[in-house]
Amino acid sequence: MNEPLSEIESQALRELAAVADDEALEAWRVAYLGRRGRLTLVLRGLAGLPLEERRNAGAAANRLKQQLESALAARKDQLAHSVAEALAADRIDVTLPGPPLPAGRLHPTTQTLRDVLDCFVSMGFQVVEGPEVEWDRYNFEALRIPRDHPARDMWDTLWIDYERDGERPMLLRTHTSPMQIRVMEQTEPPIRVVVPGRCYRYEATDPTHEWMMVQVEGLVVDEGVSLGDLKGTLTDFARRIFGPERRTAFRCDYFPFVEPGMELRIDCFLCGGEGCRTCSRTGWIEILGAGMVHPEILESVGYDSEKYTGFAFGMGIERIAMLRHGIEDIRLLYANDLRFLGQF
Ligand code: 2NL
Repeated sequence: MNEPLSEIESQALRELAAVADDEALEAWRVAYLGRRGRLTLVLRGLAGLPLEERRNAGAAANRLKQQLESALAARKDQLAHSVAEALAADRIDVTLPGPPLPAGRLHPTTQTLRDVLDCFVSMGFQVVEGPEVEWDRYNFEALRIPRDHPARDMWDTLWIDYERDGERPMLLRTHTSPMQIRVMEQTEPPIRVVVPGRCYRYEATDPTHEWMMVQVEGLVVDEGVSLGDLKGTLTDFARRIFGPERRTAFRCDYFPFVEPGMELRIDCFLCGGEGCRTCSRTGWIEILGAGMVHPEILESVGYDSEKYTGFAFGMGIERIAMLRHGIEDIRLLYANDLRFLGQF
């Protein structure tokens, strides 16, 4: 007999324990139990032994063969198991919902714009939008602001780089009034419209001025429209946006396109009229400009100003949003800082 069985046994079991994959397992099988394997050679060598010895050694060798075969089967099982476990640990459930995306929100200017429009829509106004690039004629001339009028100083304008007959007739609108002129040109009274949109002015920015702002203008034209209608409509608007307990006051102001012109103020909701920073110690906060549409404008769009009268108003939405939320610098609204925007 060439090799002691005990040596084969201990070596085989030690090596089998170290086997880590199917390939190594097959190599192990060939090395011990294959046709030229170590145990196989022992079994073959038995043939040359005397009978008595052969019976004893044969029984022991066969026991070892069975032991190695079942150890092989067990190890094979174990390996298959650990592969299955590794796969299970690595498994992806493709039906699980993904990680939640952070929800966005509407910009504070948009939120306030929608509230303002909702208010007027509920009173029967239509919402109309118009071009941001306008003609000089609609933005200024039709509104009684001729080229040499000092009122043009109020709108330092961004002109479009386009010349015609030595003039620059196109601009970025400075207010949404031009669209109201277009509406009047195209429709007969009664008219009840609000016109929201971006407007542009060539000016330095500071806490209360931006070079772009969202304006809402409103226009009502019909037979018998009076200053009382203006006051009732805008007082209701102010209370719906700033609270039903608000007191309102109209005061003279000048706009070339209205006569008379006025501003609407609400009592300061921060100090209750005592006087604070927000109301510049006056107890009152200006929220919009308004007036009765100038008869020359009605005539110029082809309306009979003896028959029809109207009122109009305009407001900056950023200013309304700033007052509602206590925002102290208009530039914060368009600085794209999520730490600021995430608060609304
Ligand atoms: C403002 C003040 C105002 C108007 C706008 C208007 C438009 C037409 C005719 C007459 Cl087509 N008036 N708009 C009137 C008074 C004031 O806006 O923008 N304050 C921030």
